[in-house]
Amino acid sequence: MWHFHRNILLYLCFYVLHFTTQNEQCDGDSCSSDVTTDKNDGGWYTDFREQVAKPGPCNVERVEAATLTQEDFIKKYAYTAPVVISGIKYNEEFRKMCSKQNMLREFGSKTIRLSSANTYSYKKVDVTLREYVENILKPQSLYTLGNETLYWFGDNNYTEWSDLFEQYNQPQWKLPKTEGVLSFGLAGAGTGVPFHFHGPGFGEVIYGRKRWFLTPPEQKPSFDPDQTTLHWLVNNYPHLSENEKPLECTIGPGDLIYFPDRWWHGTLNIDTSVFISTFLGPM
Ligand SMILES: *[C@@H]1O[C@H](CO)[C@@H](O)[C@H](O)[C@H]1NC(C)=O
Ligand SMILES: *[C@@H]1O[C@H](CO)[C@@H](O)[C@H](O)[C@H]1NC(C)=O
Ligand SMILES: O=C(O)CCC(=O)C(=O)O
Repeated sequence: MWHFHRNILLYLCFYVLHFTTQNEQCDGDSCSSDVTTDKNDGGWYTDFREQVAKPGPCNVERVEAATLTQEDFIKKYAYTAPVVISGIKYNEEFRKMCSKQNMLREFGSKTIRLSSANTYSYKKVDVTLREYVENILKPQSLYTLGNETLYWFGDNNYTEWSDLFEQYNQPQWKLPKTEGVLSFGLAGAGTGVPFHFHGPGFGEVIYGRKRWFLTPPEQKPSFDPDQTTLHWLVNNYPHLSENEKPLECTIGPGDLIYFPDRWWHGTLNIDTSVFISTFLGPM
């Protein structure tokens, strides 16, 4: 009898914890707790106890894909401000290919190149996708250094993975005189890439949720390049003054974020996430 009650009690505790976790850090209409992936995680399940970081508010401008014209994209965002474009509907086939079952079946024995998750990622390690998924892809621990965390993002072999890359439809909004180069990734809850900058580009979430932090080129955020984004979130973020705070948004499947040239950005995966960036470089 006690066991029965204890289990019910435990279940309730976890339910309440889950519920509050999901709803924290939402202020007003910029709440992002509605971005959940519980039902459509492609098999990349994340237990809520493994969600070491929470989603945050969204103060990046948000627009519906169907209402954003190319002209408005150029006028309002391309050279001046990040934007989150929601309701991307043309990558459903790609999403299916990125399910855990399909990825392991089609690509499990292929080699992927992992990078250390620090700002100037220099350490590279080659493993099979299966080895990565089964032994390395784990929730981030707060005390592991960024330079000692392995992250799969980019360094993709487009020849070996052509079936996958050919299926991805790049964002329909274009920046004149640039073309997109793809970087595909898969990473555990709480992992991310600390602040860095480069040319303009887009990041799309396929599965999971990803929290993005951004600051303009002239506002270099204060961070330790060897620490993880999670470490920064816990230790630095709470002490930032209003004008030091970065813009941020937690995005989920079907959301696409655009970052202009040289904007600082750092990322944090809330769940096990599959994602792809389109880097815009000179043609
Ligand atoms: C990671 O960086 C720390 C200093 O921030 C250093 O002590 C440590 O040796 C580095 N680890 C690796 C694997 O480079
Ligand atoms: C990509 O994979 C192919 C086929 O396995 C291989 O021949 C080629 O060297 C790889 N390219 C790179 C850049 O690693
Ligand atoms: O998606 C990520 O975690 C990293 C993305 C990123 O840093 C980029 O697209 O430049």
